[in-house]
Amino acid sequence: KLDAANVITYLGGSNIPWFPRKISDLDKFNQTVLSAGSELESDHPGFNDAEYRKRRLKIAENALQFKHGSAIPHVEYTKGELEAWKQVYNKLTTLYPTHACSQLNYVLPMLQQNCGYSENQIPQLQDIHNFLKDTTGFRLRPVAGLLSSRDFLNGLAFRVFHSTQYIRHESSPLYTPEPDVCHELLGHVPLFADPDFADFSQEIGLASLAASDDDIKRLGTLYWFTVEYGLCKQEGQPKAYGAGLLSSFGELEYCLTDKPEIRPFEPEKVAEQQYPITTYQPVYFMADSFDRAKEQTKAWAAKNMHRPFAIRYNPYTLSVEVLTEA
Ligand code: HBI
Ligand code: FE
Repeated sequence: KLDAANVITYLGGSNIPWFPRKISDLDKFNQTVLSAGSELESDHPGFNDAEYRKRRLKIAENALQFKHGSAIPHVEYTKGELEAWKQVYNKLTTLYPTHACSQLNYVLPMLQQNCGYSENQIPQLQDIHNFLKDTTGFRLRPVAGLLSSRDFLNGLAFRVFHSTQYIRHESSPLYTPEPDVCHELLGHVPLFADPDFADFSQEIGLASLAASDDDIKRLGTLYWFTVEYGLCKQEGQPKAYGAGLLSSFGELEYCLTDKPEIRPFEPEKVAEQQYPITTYQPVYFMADSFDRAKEQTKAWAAKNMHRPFAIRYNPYTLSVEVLTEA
């Protein structure tokens, strides 16, 4: 198995990790995916369901074959899958008006009109891809399962979001141990339609290119406390914008109670914060706005990321230019 993260290239005389230079380089991640849905853990709700495993493998094929520029295959979801979606969709959308940030509430009706968001169908990745491309230039790529932090963050540098296309097991619609379409399409997608959030996400991505393993860990932590579990101040009050919150009925409710601690978003502190992955978060960080979070992150990355050259994204060619020092 090719592990892109371990392929060393020599640039400017120093050893630096391989990184994608043009958007089609992301095709290489098809081979580096950490799990493609065939190897479920024994505590996964679908572990003993042979049909479910078969289904997962079939949907994973779409991602394994995908090349930049090709159409994302349409998935005909089954009755059971649609039933799971409906339960999640209906539960979460009751909480959004009071608990989610204004950006989500602004975008959701557009997703309903343009991308087939409704309790009765699971939206298709291609329709969402078209919509995001027109709003912020974000793109979707289907992915078979978890990517390494490095590969996943590197995708964001190109405004590419790797999205799974399968759904959680129907036996426990309000629980999933891994990302699925409920998490991606309800949690992540609405925010990628916001221009400031899109810029912020790409900034994390750009910082991850050619980063050391230690720096990837810090960026992964920053990603965790923002894109996954971030709160944002709106009219003086905390609201949820992180996808892990927006896709979990229980934690979305919990995060705005007085149980967790809410601290101001400061990248230098956030990047070092420890966190649990199997329980609700004891600590959240609240950003003033996505625009300010982007500026803070940019400044923090400029000071703390150790890369022997500067990088500039060229939006005309969808590629990264390496600026060598004079
Ligand atoms: N892989 N497919 C996929 N989806 C994610 O949301 C994801 C990932 N790999 C790592 C990751 N998220 C983050 O937790 C950070 O490590 C970047
Ligand atoms: Fe996520």
